[in-house]
Order: sequence, then structure tokens, then C-alpha cells
Amino acid sequence: MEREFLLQATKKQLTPARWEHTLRVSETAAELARREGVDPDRAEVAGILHDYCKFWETDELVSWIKKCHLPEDLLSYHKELWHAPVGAEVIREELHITDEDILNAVRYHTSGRPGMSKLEKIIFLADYIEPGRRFPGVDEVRELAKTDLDQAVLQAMNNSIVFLIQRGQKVYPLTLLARNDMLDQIA
Ligand code: DGI
Ligand code: FE
Ligand code: FE
Ligand code: FE
Repeated sequence: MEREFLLQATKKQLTPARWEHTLRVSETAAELARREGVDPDRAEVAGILHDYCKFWETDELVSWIKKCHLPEDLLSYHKELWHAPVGAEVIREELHITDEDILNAVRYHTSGRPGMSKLEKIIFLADYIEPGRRFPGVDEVRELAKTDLDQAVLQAMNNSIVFLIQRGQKVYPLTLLARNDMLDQIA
């Protein structure tokens, strides 16, 4: 019932292609969760909701960032970062999601952050390796994901940071802090 409601609410927000991505993320996340001893139903819900605000207008995202007192430094970085923290606020207010781990998994699915929970790592990774993704280096991350969640998350972060640098773009500081933290966790 709850699940069906969330699926329908989310589908309305997305394009058909992004909806297919969303379904693949939630399936990939549920699989990773089973292996990692995390509740697969919560991973599935976080996967369904993770890109809820992906197609919101810039103005709307900016007004939620201000209204909810989200970090305003976001506004000096890539717009692609905004749908994640705004998404967490919107699903709390509009869909009444109260599970803080699910909210954080949505909030940090793009940037990552230091001290990510297992569920946060699972959503971050599932978003990167779902079977529709074709990034350079994604197959290596898929291989790591079969055996080692942390190594796979680190490699996905490395690839994303290199990708941004190669395109001459800024890297959001939280992304760098998240990657440093993964290195410390693995050491
Ligand atoms: O929403 P998705 O496309 O499924 O994936 P996502 O939420 O992980 O967004 C990834 C995009 O964000 C990708 O095109 C790179 C862009 N981006 C811009 N600045 C940063 C960034 N990604 C990270 N991790 N850190 C940044 O500073
Ligand atoms: Fe996203
Ligand atoms: Fe991602
Ligand atoms: Fe996504």
C-alpha cells in the first residue's frame, strides 16, 4: 500500500527514462541491502525516492534551499547537486517520510558525505552501478560492488571527482570530504 503510493507519486515527477533508472536503482539497492544486512524494504524505498526532485525547475530548487535553510554554498556549485538535499525535504513534507536514514540516503546520494551509513552507501552505489549506467570505469565499480561495498563506493567517488576535474568543473567540498573519509574507513 505504502510502497504502491510512493511508486505512483514518484512516477508522476519523472520522465519515462528517469523512471526506468529509478526502478533499476531501487532493485540494485535492495540486492545490495540483502547482502549487507540492511533492511531491503527501506533500501527499495530510498531508491524509489532518490531522484524525486530531479526535474524540478531551478527557481523551485533555489526557493526550497532557502526556505529549508539548506547549505547555501550549494548555490555556488553545480545545479545537479541540488535535487538531492531538496528531495529529502520534499519527501518529508509531501510524502511524510520520517525515517532519517532514508532521508539522509536521498539527501547525500549525489555528493556523499563523511560518515555515511550503510544505507547511504548502498543508494550512492546503486545510483552509480544500476544496469543502465554506461560511465567509463563503471564495470570496475560493478566488480568491486560484488564483494566490497566500501571499495566500490570509493572507486565511484574517485571516478566522479576525476570526471568533474576533466571537464574543468568545480568539485563540491562535501564530495572531497566524503572521499577522504572513505579512504580513512578502508585504511
Ligand atoms: O541524478 P543522477 O543523474 O541519477 O545522479 P546523481 O544524483 O549522482 O548526479 C550526478 C551528477 O552530478 C553528475 O552529472 C555529476 C554532477 N556533479 C556536479 N558536481 C558534483 C557532482 N557530483 C558529485 N558527486 N560531486 C560534485 O561536486
Ligand atoms: Fe540523483
Ligand atoms: Fe550518484
Ligand atoms: Fe539517480
